[in-house]
Amino acid sequence: MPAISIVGAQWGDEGKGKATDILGGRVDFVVKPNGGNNAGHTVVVGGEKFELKLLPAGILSEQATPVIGNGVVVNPQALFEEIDGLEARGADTSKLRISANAHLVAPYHQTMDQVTERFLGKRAIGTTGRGIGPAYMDKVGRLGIRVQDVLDESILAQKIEGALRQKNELLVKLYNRRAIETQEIVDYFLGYADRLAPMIVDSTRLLNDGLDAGKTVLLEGGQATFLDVDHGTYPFVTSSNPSTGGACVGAGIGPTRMTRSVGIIKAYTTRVGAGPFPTELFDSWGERLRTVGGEFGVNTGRPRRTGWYDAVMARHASRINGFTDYFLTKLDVLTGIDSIPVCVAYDVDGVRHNEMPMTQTEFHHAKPIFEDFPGWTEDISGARSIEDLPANAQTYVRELEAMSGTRISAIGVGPDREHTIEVR
Ligand code: 2SA
Ligand code: GDP
Ligand code: MG
Repeated sequence: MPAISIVGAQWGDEGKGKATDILGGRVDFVVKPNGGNNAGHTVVVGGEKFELKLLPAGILSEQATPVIGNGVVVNPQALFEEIDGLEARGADTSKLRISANAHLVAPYHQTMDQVTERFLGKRAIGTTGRGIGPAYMDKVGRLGIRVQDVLDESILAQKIEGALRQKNELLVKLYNRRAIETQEIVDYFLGYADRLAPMIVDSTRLLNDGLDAGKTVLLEGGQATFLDVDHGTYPFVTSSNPSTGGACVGAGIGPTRMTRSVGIIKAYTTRVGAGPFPTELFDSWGERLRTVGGEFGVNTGRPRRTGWYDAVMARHASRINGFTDYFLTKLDVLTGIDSIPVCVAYDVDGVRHNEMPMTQTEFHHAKPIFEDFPGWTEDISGARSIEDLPANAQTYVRELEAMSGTRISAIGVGPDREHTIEVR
C-alpha cells in the first residue's frame, strides 16, 4: 500500500475525517494536498469530538507524520490557533511538517474574498470567507507569498510589495477600502516565522524518500470532486483541485506511486454554499436529513443543504478520480425512512440523461429521476459486517454499488471510529 488517496465524491462533508482517521492508523505519513482552513473534518475518538480545519485529520493518529503539502494555502494565524487548541487537549502536534512551497493566506485575501462575494450579489458563491479563492488567484497569478518566504525577510518584503501594488489599486479604487502598508503584512508574517521555521520541509523529498524506503503515504483531500475548479459545478466551486489527480500534484507524488484511490460518499447528498443540486429537498425530508445527520458546517456552522443520493454524480466522480473503492458513510442516518429515493438519471428539459450533462445550463435544469428502495427500521449502529445489516439495507448498499460502478469497501453506521463495517 505505498500511496493511497481519500477524496470526497460529492460536495464535501462526506466523512473524510473519519475515513482518514481509520486508514491513518496504518500509514506513516498523512498529507493534506489542497485547500486551507475552509475545510472542516470531524473525527470522533472514544466519544470525544475533534474538528480539524487546516490540519490533516491524520494528526490524531499516533504513529503517522502529518504533512501540509505544497498544494495547500496556509493561514498562519488559523494554523497556530488550531495547533494550540489541540495541544491544550493533549494531542501531540510536534511531528507536523509544512511544505516550503505551500502558499500563505494573507489578511488581504480574506478581505478580497468577502468583498468579492458582496460584489457578486445574487451570483455569490457562498464561500467560507476564509480568503481561499484570492490566495489561489495570487498563486496562479504569480503574486503569491510562500511559506519559505518567511525565511528570507528581504524576499518576503519584495513579494508583498509587488502583491500589494495590485491589491491596493483594487482595494482603494474599486472596493473603497484603505490601502495596506507593506510593512504591516511583513510584520504579520514574520511574527510567525520562528514557530514556522522548524516545521518547514521539502515535502516532496520527505514523502518520496519515505516511499522509496517502503513507507506508506495517505493523501487526505479537502473539499470534494464537485467543488473541483476543473471538474466541479463551476463557478460554484472552490479554487483548488480536490480530486485524485489534484492530490498527486498537491503532495508532489507521481501518479504511478498510487495504488488505491478511495472515494468517500454519503448515503445521501449535502452541499454548503450556492450552486446547482438536482436532488435537493426543500421539505420535511430535507429537514430530517439535516437534523438526524447533524448537517451543519464544521467551520462556519452553516446549515447544509440536503438531498437524496445521486448515482449519476457518483458514476461521474468514479470516472474523474479513477476510484478503486468507495467508503459509504452515514447509512445509519437513513434508518426509519420507509422508502428511500435514489436519483438514477436526470430529466433535462424533457430529455433523459443517464450521465452528467455537458453544460452548466443543462445541469441547472436537471430534474432527478428517482427509483425508490425499501427502507429499514432496525438500529444499525452495532453492525460490524454487511450480514449484520437488515436485508433492505444490504440491498440499498448493493444497488448503490452497482449504480456507481465502484466497489464499496467500508460502510459508516455512526460517527465513531468503531461505527464502521469493513466489507470483505
Ligand atoms: P471557498 O471558501 O472559496 O473554498 O468556497 C467555495 C465553495 O466551496 C465550498 N466549500 C465547502 N463545502 C463544504 N464544506 C466545506 N468545509 C466546511 C466543512 C464547511 C463549513 O467541512 O464543514 O464549515 O461551512 C467547504 N469549504 C469550501 C463553499 O461552500 C463554496 O460553495
Ligand atoms: P468531512 O469534511 O468529509 O471530513 O466531513 P465532516 O466532518 O465535515 O462531516 C461529516 C460528519 O459526519 C461529521 O460530524 C462526522 O462525525 C459524521 N460522520 C462520519 N461518518 C459517519 C457515519 O457513518 N454516521 C454518522 N451518523 N455520522 C458520521
Ligand atoms: Mg467538512
